[in-house]
Amino acid sequence: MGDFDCSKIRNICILAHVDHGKTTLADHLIAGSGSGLLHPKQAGKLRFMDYLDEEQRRAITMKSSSIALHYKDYSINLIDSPGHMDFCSEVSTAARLSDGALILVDAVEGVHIQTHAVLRQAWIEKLTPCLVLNKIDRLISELKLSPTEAYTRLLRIVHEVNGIMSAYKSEKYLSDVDSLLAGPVGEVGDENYENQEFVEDDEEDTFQPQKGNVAFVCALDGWGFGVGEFAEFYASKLGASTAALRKALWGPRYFNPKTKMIVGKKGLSAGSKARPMFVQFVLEPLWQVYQAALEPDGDKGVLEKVVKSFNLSVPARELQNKDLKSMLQSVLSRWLPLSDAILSMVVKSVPDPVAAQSFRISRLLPKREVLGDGVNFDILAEAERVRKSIESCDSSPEAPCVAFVSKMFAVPIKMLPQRGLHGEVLNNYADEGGSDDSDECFLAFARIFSGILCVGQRVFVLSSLYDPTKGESLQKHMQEAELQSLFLMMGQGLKPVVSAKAGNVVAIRGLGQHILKSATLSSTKNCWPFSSMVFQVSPTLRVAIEPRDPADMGALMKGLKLLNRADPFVEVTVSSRGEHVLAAAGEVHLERCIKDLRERFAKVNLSVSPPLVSYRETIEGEVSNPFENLKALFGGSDYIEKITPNGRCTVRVRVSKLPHALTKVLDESSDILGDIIGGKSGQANKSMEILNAKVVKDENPTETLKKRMMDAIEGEILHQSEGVEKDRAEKCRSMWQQLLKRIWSLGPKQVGPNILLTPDAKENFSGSVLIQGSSHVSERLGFGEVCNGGTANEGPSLETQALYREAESLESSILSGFQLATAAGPLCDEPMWGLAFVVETYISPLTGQLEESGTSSPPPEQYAIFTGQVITAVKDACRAAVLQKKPRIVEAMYFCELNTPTEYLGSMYAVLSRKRARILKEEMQEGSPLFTVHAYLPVAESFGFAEELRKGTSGAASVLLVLSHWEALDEDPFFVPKTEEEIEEFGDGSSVLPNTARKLINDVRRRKGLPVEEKVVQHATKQRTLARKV
Ligand SMILES: Nc1nc2c(ncn2[C@@H]2O[C@H](COP(=O)(O)OP(=O)(O)OP(=O)(O)O)[C@@H](O)[C@H]2O)c(=O)[nH]1
Ligand SMILES: [Mg+2]
Repeated sequence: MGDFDCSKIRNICILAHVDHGKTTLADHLIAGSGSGLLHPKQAGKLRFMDYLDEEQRRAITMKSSSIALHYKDYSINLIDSPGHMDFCSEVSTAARLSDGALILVDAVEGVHIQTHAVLRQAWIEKLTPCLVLNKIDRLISELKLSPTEAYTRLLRIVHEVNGIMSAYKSEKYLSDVDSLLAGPVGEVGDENYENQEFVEDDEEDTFQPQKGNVAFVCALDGWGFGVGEFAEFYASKLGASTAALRKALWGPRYFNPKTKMIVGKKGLSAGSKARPMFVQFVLEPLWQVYQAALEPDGDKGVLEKVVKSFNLSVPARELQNKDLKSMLQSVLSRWLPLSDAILSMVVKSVPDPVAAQSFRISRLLPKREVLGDGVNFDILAEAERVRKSIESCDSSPEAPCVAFVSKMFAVPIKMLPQRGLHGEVLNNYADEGGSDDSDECFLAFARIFSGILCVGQRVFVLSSLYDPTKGESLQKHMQEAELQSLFLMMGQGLKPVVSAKAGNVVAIRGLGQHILKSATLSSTKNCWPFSSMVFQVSPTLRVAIEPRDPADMGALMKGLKLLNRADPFVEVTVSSRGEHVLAAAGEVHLERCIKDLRERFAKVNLSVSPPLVSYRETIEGEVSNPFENLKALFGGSDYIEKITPNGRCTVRVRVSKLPHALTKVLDESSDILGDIIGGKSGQANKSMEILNAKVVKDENPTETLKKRMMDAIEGEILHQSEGVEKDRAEKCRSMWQQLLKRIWSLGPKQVGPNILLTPDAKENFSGSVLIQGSSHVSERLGFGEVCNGGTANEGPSLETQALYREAESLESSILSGFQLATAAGPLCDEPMWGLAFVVETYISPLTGQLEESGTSSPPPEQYAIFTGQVITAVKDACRAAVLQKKPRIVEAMYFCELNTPTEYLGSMYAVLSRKRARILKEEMQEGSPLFTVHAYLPVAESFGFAEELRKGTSGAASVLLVLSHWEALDEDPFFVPKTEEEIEEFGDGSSVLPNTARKLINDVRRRKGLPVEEKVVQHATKQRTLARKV
């Protein structure tokens, strides 16, 4: 393998929505490469890359896997990825190792939610994408479209995909769900679609058939083409140049048979029946072949004509085949061989590793400028040299070796090749899984970015927190390891090699104990780690796991450790109550994890708890009057007051709800906020927060974030000031300007969606001092700061000065109180969400004996007690303030996309309503019997949802869930009828409908062992005695 010239290597992945045909396409590419791994007859049926039992059983791909193929004199590493949302982390790991992506779209189903997600992933990782429109056969034989209708549909899909790409290019901050709900960019009705002149090729468009990066294929039958293939064929026939034809075979170009000229729409004579050239020269012949072959009265002569004019060598036996479909398949796969169409597109459109790495480098290894004293410039210069060598994909023996491991995967030891290249015996290593009795071996899925990796070589394993300028102090982020074996991956098979050069994708053995999920490998210590991968979702489905038999605890813990290593996405933690908690991306993922744990890693019987769903707590949003809502923060009597037990501190807390959009921005930006504020960020594997070193990235994240926050607020003001006098909106705006300058902290964990504002109190208690705080976060975010008056030197007397000093020292206690309160709200100890707090803390001078004794500050042990009291008072006051302001529970919502045949619509809606889902959109898919329904579904109700749906619709409906957003439940958890009307309606409360909010809260409280107020017997009078007298 090492002898391949870099310019002859291509690394690509196949990305698409679930079931759009990735694995089927991979089959044909494998069969077409002539490696003998797969017979062309089996291609599309075997699903070679789905080698796990569970994958074959469910017929979906669950992990990304790679295969090395040959095409002409090129070496192509192909990575097949899963399309199911639960495994989208595997898409990230595949994209990181590739330079190009084949984006598949089912021509019948069109763009779906995961299509958005994979386009985004390709964009983030700076991959060069190619579009593959799959299942063209379904347009002909299933939807029975005419060639012109099919063309309109294809045009529309290409346009839609280009619209999504251009939104990413212009850096719109839409989540995948938002962009899907926003609909295709510039959507127009189908009927007039083809008449639009704007579909005239736009130079900006990413995907353009005439440029050769779009292919039209049928993966099932193994045929496909780009317009280039047809351009070449027609060039001689029509007497035009291939280049001119290639341009003309897409878009509104027509052929005038009289003048033999290619003309635009305007060049057509009125009333002309001309079809676009793509329809006339590409689709119509294809349709004819299909009709000739499959329709009973079809003209079989057409097939012979095709065989003749294209000089195809189809054995007569196959042409006589009674099975019309396979006869058609043998003609088409010879006429338009799929693997040629795709692989020639890949070779032409996807850059080789040298070209790709030169522009992917800014994503892989963002430039860092280290400012600070005592930095060793030799180290920096060396790190820069390493970066340069990655940028140029230097594969010379002198170049430093750098590779990136995007995931670890487990292979049963018996599956490993027993002998090396020269017949030497392999596998004489002790197992690296941690203990000797394990029969799993861990391999690293890696790409070499510079230099040559050899078996037996020692490398440094750098975690994403490693900083070469920190020298020995960061030893824990760096380890040394020996590469025991290198393999080329052939799907499930592994081919041992002695060495591999930059630009290749390989599996490495020997790193099992050194890498948990991902890492950078380097031959020198002076190398920055690669940037972390972006995962589209986080593991949200959490369950507690314990062994059936307590004696198996040890085996379970070992199993969990192995699982955590083998699955790039699963999270294993121990809760505060000592449970082992497993977090997975969704039900299918969880099911596989449990199965793996039970059968492979732990091999014990397990009991799995119902899902532990997370909630948030907030207050009722006073949307009707945002002005009053804001005003509450500036003063008034609407506050909760608490006094510390020693009587020295009075804490007043005001709370108010933040605009929804602002909460969302804060929630989504916790990583970047962590970087900016310098606090701890939510994720442990962040590479950016390196203290004292200023990390300069391509864009300015602070400015971007600031702008997003301002936009969110402005949007809210505009939205709410409709129909309100202008000066109201103006007042709101100026209030916000002041508030943004007063951000003291965010919570919980310093980066959450709740804001602590510095107090702005005018009044003063006699002799007491207000603890001011500092608008530290505002400053960092660039909102400026307000000067909050004089502090320490204002008071004339020594005592007052001491008091000011004490006030300052208590600031951190207020922050802690705020952090604790926002981490656990009053309803059920779940984090708070979208709230702004103002905490006014007044500290009064010491009185009594201390003063008499002459000291102005309390002794240290008392001081510690005092800070504790302040923390508790602030925390309690914050929680009480929330309780007083109509608290609401906030649920996580899934966006769900359902596809179902019309006859099952009724039962699908029944399931949806039982599960408290909210329908957003329902749409008939034109030309097919399928309905697409979009809805929001509470995460709490999602468990068993797919199963129930499957039962309700006899398996005909399919569903995909994506975590979408947090949503407050309108219902008051403490509702009891109070007003006359309410009492009239609900009576004394016995006929109140079940309170969902209350039920959710009680469930969580019960799980957490918190007291639950509940009547065990609701209506004693209604109880039945089951005993009957006879
Ligand atoms: N009619 C038709 N069916 C196809 C075509 N390509 C794939 N299919 C079918 O679509 C289904 C899904 O194919 P897969 O290749 O497993 O899809 P996938 O994208 O790998 O799915 P995941 O890996 O689970 O995301 C299978 O039943 C295929 O037979 C095609 O060109 N035409
Ligand atoms: Mg697949």
